[in-house]
Amino acid sequence: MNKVYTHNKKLKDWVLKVTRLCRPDNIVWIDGTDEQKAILETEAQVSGELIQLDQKALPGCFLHRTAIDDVARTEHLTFICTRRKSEAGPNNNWMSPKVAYNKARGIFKDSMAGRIMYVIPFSMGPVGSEFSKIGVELTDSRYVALNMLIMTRVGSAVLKELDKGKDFTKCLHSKAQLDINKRLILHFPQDNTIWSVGSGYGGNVLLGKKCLSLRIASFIARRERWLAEHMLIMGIEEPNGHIEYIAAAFPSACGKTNLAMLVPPEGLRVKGYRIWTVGDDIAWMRVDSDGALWAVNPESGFFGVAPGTNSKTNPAMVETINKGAIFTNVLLKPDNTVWWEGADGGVPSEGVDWQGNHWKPGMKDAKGNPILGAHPNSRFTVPIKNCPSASFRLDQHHGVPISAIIFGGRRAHLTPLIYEAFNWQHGVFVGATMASERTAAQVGQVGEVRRDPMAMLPFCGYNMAYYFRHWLNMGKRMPKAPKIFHVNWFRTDEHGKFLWPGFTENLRVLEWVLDRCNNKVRARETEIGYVPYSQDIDLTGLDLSKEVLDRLLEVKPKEWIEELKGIRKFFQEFKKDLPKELWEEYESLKKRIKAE
Ligand code: OXD
Ligand code: MN
Repeated sequence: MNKVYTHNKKLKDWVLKVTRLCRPDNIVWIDGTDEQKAILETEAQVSGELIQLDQKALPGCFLHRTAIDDVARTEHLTFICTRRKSEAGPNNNWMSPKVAYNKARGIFKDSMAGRIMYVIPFSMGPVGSEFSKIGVELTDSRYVALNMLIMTRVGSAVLKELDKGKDFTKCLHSKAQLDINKRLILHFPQDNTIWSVGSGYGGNVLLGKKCLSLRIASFIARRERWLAEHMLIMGIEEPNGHIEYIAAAFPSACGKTNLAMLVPPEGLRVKGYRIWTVGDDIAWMRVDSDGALWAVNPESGFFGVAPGTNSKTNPAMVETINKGAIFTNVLLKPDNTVWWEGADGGVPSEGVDWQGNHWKPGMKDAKGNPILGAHPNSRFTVPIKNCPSASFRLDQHHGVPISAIIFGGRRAHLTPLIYEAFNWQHGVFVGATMASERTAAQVGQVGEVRRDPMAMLPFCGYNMAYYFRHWLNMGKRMPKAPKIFHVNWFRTDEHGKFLWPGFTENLRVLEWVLDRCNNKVRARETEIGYVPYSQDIDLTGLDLSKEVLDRLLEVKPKEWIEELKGIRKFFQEFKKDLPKELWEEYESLKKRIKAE
C-alpha cells in the first residue's frame, strides 16, 4: 500500500471494510501528481488497458477498448435504492437498500483479488467552494483512475478538506468479471453511497458524473435547496464586452456539447460576439445573496461522443482533443492516430476497429449491415482547460450568474424555433413537458414522442413529482429568477427538410434570448408563450428568407391538441404527487388553444 494520506476516520474505516469485502492485492491512493499519472499510464500500457497514440500528433493521448457488451449506460440495470419505493418514483427502477446491498455484495466479494484497488478522493466543483461536494471512488480499474484525473479535481487539496472532517459520497466500483448478467449500478441517496459493479463503461463507472453529480446530487439539492441539472453552461460575450450566462437542457442527440462551445457565425462574430464554455453536461445552481441564480460546472473534463465530431460540427472540440485525451472505442489508424465515422479527413483505407479487428471501409457483417470503425457511442475524455473557448471563470467559487434557462427538444412540427415562458411556473411546465421525437438513429418507431422532463428522466435520483415541486419552490426563493425559454432547432418542412440552417447559426436565437432578458425587444404573445417578431432575429450573413423564418416561428394551436393528450398521460403517471400548479398550467394551455 502506498502512503495513507487521510486522518478522516470515516474514510479509513470504509477503505478497510471494502478491502475486506473485495480483497485487492494492493491499495494505491491517487494523489493527483503528474508523476503518479505517468506511472499509471505506463502500467496501463503494459496491461493492455491503454494503447499509446502517436505522441507527435496527439501528445498525452491514449486509446481504450471496452468489452463489446459494455458500450453504453445500462439504464435497466441502474437503480435508486431508497427506503420507500415512492421516494424513487415512477421515473426510476427501485430496489430496497437491503436487497440491493445483499445482491451486490455477492458480486463484489473477492472481486479485486489479483488487482490493485485505487482510492480516488475527488471534488465535484472547485475545491472549497460552497457549491462543491467531495466523493471518494474505490475502484479496481486503472482506466477509471486515469479518467477521474481528467473529469474531476483530484489531489492533496481534496484530502485536506477530508482531513477537516468533511463528509463525502462513498463511490465503490469494481469491474468484477465485466459480466452483463452481474452488472448493477446502485444509488443509495439516503446513505450518500454509490455501488457500481460489472461494467467498465464511462457513464457507469466514472461515478463523479451521472451517479454523483446528477442522481445523488439531485437528491441532496432538494434537501439543501439548490438545483443539480443536466445542463450546459455557456457565457455569451456581447459586443459591449459584457458576458451573460445561460444554462440549457436538451435530451441526448440535440447538440448540447456543440452548442456549449459554439463558434459564432461570421455575421455575429464581426459584431463582437464570443462564446465562453463553462460546461457541456452538468450544472449545479444556487440562489446567491443577490437573489439571482448562480451556477458551476462540477466537472473538469468533457466526456464527449466522438462520431460526428469534426471541424464543421464542432471546431473547438477538434482542437480540444488534440492533447491529453483518452479515446474509447474509436478506430485506430495505421499511423497510430484515431478516426470515427464523421471525423475530419477522408475515410482511412484500413485500421483496427473498436472491437480490435482489422477493418476496411465497406465491410459488412453476417446480416449485410456495414461494420463501423468506431462504436456509435465511442467517446473521449479530455480536460476542459484544453478548450479554446474555456471560460476563465471555471474555478471561481461563486460560479457564474444565470440570465436564462433554456429547454429544448427535437420536434419536426410542434414547437417553434424559440418561445419564452410567461413566468417561472409556466417555465417549469415547459421543462416538465419537454419531449423529443425518435430519430432513425434510435431503436423504435421513428417520430414517436418521448418525454424527458428537463432532460433529467434517466438522472433524477428521486420521485420526479417531488422534483417538479422543488423547481416550483426554487422560483419562489429567487427575487431575480432567470427567464425560461424553449428552443427547437429541428422543425422541418413538408419534405422533411430542416427549416433552420443549423448549429452554427443558433447564436442568432440566443441573441434574442439575451435581448429579452435585458428588456431590449418586444415579443408576440401567443397561446404557448412569447415568440419573437421575425424582424428581431438578426439574419445578417445568412441566406434565410423571411417566409421561412415566419414558418419557424409559427404557433399552430391545432397541433397542441394532440400534444395535450400526451402531456396528460405523462402527468397521470405521477398520480396525486404531481404538483397542482402543473395541472393548472395544463388547464390554462388547454383553454388558450381552445381545446375544449
Ligand atoms: C451523457 C448522457 O453521456 O447524457 O452525457 O448520456
Ligand atoms: Mn449528459
